[in-house]
Amino acid sequence: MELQNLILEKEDGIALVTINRPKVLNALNADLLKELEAVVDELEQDGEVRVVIITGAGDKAFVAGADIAFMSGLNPLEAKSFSQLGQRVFSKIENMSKPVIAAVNGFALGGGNELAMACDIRIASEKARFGQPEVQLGLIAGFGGTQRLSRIVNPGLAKEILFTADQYDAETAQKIGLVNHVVPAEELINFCKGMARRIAARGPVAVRLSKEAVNQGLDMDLDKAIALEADLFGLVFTTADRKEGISAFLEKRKPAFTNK
Ligand code: DAK
Repeated sequence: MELQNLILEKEDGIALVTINRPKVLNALNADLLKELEAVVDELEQDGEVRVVIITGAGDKAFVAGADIAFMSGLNPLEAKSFSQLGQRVFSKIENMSKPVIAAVNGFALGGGNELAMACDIRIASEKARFGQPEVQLGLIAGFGGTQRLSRIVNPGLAKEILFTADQYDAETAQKIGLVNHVVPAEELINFCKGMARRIAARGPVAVRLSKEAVNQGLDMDLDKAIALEADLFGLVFTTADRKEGISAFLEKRKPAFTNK
């Protein structure tokens, strides 16, 4: 698929996906979401890619939300399928077998914040601004925002963010746990690439199973989640990478993982 709305770059096991509609602050329409779905599917299958970073083109926005002009022309059934498309793509990102880092370089509003929340790790530039402004448009969040926000920050804060449509700066977003780190704008991508490289150097199967344990465990009670961890711990003992990691430690050398 020829990409019109995204830029995909791959280097040393790290894929950088740039949402590329800067004239409308990278707003999400159906074409863009379909491209994003195709790229996510491709990266999932790409054995060379260990970590994915998602960012926005330009210096102003990560993603300023769903494309309001595009949504204004939708009838209720089209709105439902647009919502389902976004939810499907964001769930694919959340469930990818490799870690996904959101490099939030500017506005992350509505669908933009929802996209960032579907990623595993959020890193913000000092210029980033977060919010769920849907109620200002007479809408509710439609790409999983009501659910993911209340799982990431506490439910009271999630409700405040959803009810007020207020915007929050990067420092506040970090304080409430929405982002992990805040870095100067010009350092954002390198910071994310540095983290991606550290993750890419670890045992890929172990990283994958760690993600699975956290994601699946969040929907279980603690006893079941702990049992899941034990199962995955047993599973990781079947891998060549587990042997390699432990041998490398004992032999005082760097491990050479094979993703097997
Ligand atoms: N959609 C379309 N165009 C947008 C946009 C958006 N979300 N955000 C910005 N733009 C466009 C602006 O219209 C403007 O275009 P021109 O006028 O130059 O043609 C250009 O980007 C630059 O924006 P501004 O001139 O407004 O730039 P400022 O710096 O003055 O303001 C801003 C930046 C981010 C504060 C402002 O643009 C803004 O408030 N944007 C809208 C933010 C927003 O409300 N986002 C949430 C969208 S709602 C659902 C599915 C999905 C959703 C809900 C339901 N179902 C189907 C049920 C999700 C909803 C949303 O995400």
